[in-house]
Amino acid sequence: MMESALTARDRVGVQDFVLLENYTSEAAFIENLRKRFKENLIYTYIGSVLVSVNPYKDLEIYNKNHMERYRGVNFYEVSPHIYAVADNSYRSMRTERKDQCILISGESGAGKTEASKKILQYYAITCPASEHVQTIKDRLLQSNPVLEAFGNAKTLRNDNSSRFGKYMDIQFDFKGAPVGGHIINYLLEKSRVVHQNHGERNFHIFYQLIEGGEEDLLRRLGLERNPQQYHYLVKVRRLSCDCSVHVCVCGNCPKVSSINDRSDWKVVRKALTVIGFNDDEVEELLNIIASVLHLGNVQYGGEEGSACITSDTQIKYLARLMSPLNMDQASSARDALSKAVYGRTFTWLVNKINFSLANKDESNKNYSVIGLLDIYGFEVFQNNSFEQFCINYCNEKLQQLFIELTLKSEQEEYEAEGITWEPVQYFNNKIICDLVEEKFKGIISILDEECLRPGDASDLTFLEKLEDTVGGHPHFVTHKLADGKTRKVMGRDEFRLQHYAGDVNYNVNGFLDKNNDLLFRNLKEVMCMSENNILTQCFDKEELSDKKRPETAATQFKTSLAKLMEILMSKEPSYVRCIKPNDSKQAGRFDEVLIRHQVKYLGLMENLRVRRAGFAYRRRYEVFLQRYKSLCPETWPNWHGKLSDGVSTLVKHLGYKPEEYKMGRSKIFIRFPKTLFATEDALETRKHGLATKLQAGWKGYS
Ligand code: AOV
Ligand code: MG
Repeated sequence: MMESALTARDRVGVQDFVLLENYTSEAAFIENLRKRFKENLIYTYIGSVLVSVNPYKDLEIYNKNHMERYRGVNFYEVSPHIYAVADNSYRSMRTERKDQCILISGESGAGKTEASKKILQYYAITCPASEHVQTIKDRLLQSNPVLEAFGNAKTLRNDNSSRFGKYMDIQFDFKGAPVGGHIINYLLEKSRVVHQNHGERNFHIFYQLIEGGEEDLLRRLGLERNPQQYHYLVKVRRLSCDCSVHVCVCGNCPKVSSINDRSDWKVVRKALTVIGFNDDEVEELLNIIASVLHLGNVQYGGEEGSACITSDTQIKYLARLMSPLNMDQASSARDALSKAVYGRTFTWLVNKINFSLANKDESNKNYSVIGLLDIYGFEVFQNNSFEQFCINYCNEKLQQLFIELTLKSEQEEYEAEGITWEPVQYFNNKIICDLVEEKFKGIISILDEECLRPGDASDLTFLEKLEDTVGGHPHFVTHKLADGKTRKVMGRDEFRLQHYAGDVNYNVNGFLDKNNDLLFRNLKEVMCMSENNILTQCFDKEELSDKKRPETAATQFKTSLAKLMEILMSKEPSYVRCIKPNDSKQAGRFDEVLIRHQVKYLGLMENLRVRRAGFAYRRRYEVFLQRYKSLCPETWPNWHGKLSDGVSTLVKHLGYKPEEYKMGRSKIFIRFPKTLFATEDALETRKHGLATKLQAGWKGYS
């Protein structure tokens, strides 16, 4: 018996890193991950944090039977799973009446979006439902394919990469049934609409429509069933110098083996109906998508550098608007319009989904929520621009929250409560967050300043300002060396940030324009006059009379992230830390170097050390006493003395051993989960006993 248990452990490793004998060794940590990965055991805990390694293949662990296995079961009784995290949050929400959030992090392609979908499916299938609730469940589920169609795209890192950040609240009524939802979206990478790097694609919806759209629909939209026809999908674009040498082929990747645009189209089309779009609305929405493609095909020709539109399309009005511009200006005005139209339509879509998910039952506003955060993961490409800067900044913020809530607060709490404690050293990435977001001297402030400065401000003067202001920062690097020499490996138009997850070189070209995100006023006017109902909602006439300069893209993003952090801080968090096993999207390949790097920057070793030395559970004395006082005759029905004495009496009665817990200033700290589970079981038994007694009594009475 002993031997076979040992062999099993040898083969599949331990399901919680806390159980590793050599828990301070990184090699042992990686070895445990590897053993489990080989056996398709992709999930492992560090205490209550779930570590997940992307298997890059479908595993038979997500069916209904599996869901049932995790319902109402304590963490340690079953093998680690994303469902256990989902269920644990759900139960905490119900028993403690506290809002929860599940934070999913990891680099691009690590499996965040898949994890968040699995959690949502778990709730949709296992939570109680009535007819009305079923509609909400369906809508919650169907919001995913729609948002992914419009907000995800193939990148070099991930064939289904989220190009927007998403925070979704699922609202539950007092019976624990999902009754509504709300989504907040963060900064869509709309530059993708007009340009993609080689080997990448535009947003899925364009290809889905062209590949899957019915014949008469395409005819009405004036589209051909061939992505090669559309410059925004497969294009050969002349760069501004306009010589035949500098031609760049963008995107050029309409077909991807892992993606079936035609069948995805069917799913999206159905989902739109479930969400509550009628046929007219769908047509209006697709009209916008088609118009963007047409707009991309508008070409300019003409004499003496002035632009006139040579292609014969329905958007002739553009000729009048754009002819005073030179060729470059006209192209960028066109692209700015495409980006604005697509970006605003996306926001409109999120609002429409929110309307459909809104809890319509007026009498029932008293709900609890579980929030799901699925953002774009940290990413590094050959060429990184403003978008990567924002995405990676967002990841810094999330890592910072993780540190604040786990490593830092945990240690501070022990100190505050007077619990003896061996501090654990960790890298705090706050210094990088500050470098980006600090008032006046952070990178975003400097960028905004250059955007507002009249005169000769340019991407390069922005870089110079950066060098002057943050040049000495330990996480900021440019080609300039302190002794006046130049660093050869870096371009003169780049700056490097040493992020928590690795170094990234950002090319400053386009930073000012992207941050300003301006659209010609007359183009806005045309949009306001559109007959398309969606566009008139997206381009409000009031905006035209608003003299105030809109906030820059980076500042809006910074503000929205600050709000997000507040939302997350107000809830009880659970964490899923996703790891990408290799860079080639291959099943079964465990690239140790890559994985070790992620284990390091995610702070998993520190996490484990804090966890191992610490206590699994802590409860304020009054909460603990209130919940369990019925288990001890001396504390039931009320304890009149000091709270800590009440808790001491209670746990002694329950048979807690001295090494199992410690008494802090305001809280009891319980070292092992099993201790609390036993107490919970006792409570269940008591309740059950009472219920049986009551029932028997009632029967006897009748
Ligand atoms: P991401 O959300 O973390 O990247 P995804 O969740 O989109 O990554 O995962 C990338 C791909 O990995 C998916 O399309 C699946 O093919 C595969 N995958 C991930 N998780 C699983 C799983 N549990 N089982 C099977 N396959 C999986 V990004 O949005 O790019 O940051 O920005
Ligand atoms: Mg994603």
